[in-house]
Amino acid sequence: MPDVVIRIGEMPTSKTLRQWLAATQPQQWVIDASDRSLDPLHGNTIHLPMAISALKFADLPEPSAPSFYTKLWCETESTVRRSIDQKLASETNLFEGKAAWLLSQHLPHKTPLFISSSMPVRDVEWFWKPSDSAVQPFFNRGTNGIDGILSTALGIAHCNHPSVLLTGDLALLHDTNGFLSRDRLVGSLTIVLINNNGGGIFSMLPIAQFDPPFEEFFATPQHIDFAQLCQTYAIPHVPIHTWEQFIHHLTAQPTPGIRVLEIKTDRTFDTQWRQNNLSNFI
Ligand SMILES: Cc1ncc(C[n+]2csc(CCOP(=O)(O)OP(=O)(O)O)c2C)c(N)n1
Repeated sequence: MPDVVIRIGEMPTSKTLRQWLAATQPQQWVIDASDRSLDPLHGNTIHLPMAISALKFADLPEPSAPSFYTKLWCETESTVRRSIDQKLASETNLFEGKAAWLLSQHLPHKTPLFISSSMPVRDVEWFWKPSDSAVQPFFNRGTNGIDGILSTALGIAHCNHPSVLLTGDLALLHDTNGFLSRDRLVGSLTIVLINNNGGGIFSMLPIAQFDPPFEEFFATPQHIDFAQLCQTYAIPHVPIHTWEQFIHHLTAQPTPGIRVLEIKTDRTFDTQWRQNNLSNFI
């Protein structure tokens, strides 16, 4: 448990972090040049209204060795990383989180990657393997709309390195009009479509036990044939059946334009996977 938390700028959106801060109630120092109130939790917070660059650290004593806490943090990080890697390496099923894990290891250097809201951004937070790939991530946290995802990704890809969008099926459907810009795109966009036929995120909520009405009004499956949808816009569509095939398509140099790599997944299996494994990695 922390005695003091030093935060630079706004509160991150992580619910887990907020719950932890609310439960532990540490003294918080918030360093931010603005005069806004940056403690939405109304905790024990002292605001230092200055830029981080204006802080002078010269007088701080040099730490002689990593503290117990730092060591524990680093060891825990390594343990969790190892467990995640082992578990995902041996996962042959099309578990959604493995797509995020593989993207982190197989995207070409400096690939711009737009990550959609809902489970894609969470899977990237949980499973992305740190490396020197210099992948440029873009995503929205705090304003978590699933609207405009395709158009935003096209904007990122335009006149840029070959780019990638990681998205769920509902988010992609929300913005199919974005496909109308296909002929204006200068560059290439690979859409990694995680198709679990609905909003997988809602299976994580307690309401998921109550079906009906869960499927119809929360998961909202749309039963769309994405191969046909892509055909409408003359966009190449590749159904992905194995992880080897996925890696092959990620590493091959894409032709200009848009292409869709569709991974069909199972919402129920994926929710159970996360529930069974996420708290056991430590
Ligand atoms: C514009 C907008 N409408 C509705 C929502 C509520 N919402 C959040 S996540 C989600 C489901 C997204 O489904 P999908 O893109 O398939 O991703 P998955 O949950 O399966 O990962 C919805 C409808 C939203 N965030 N933004």
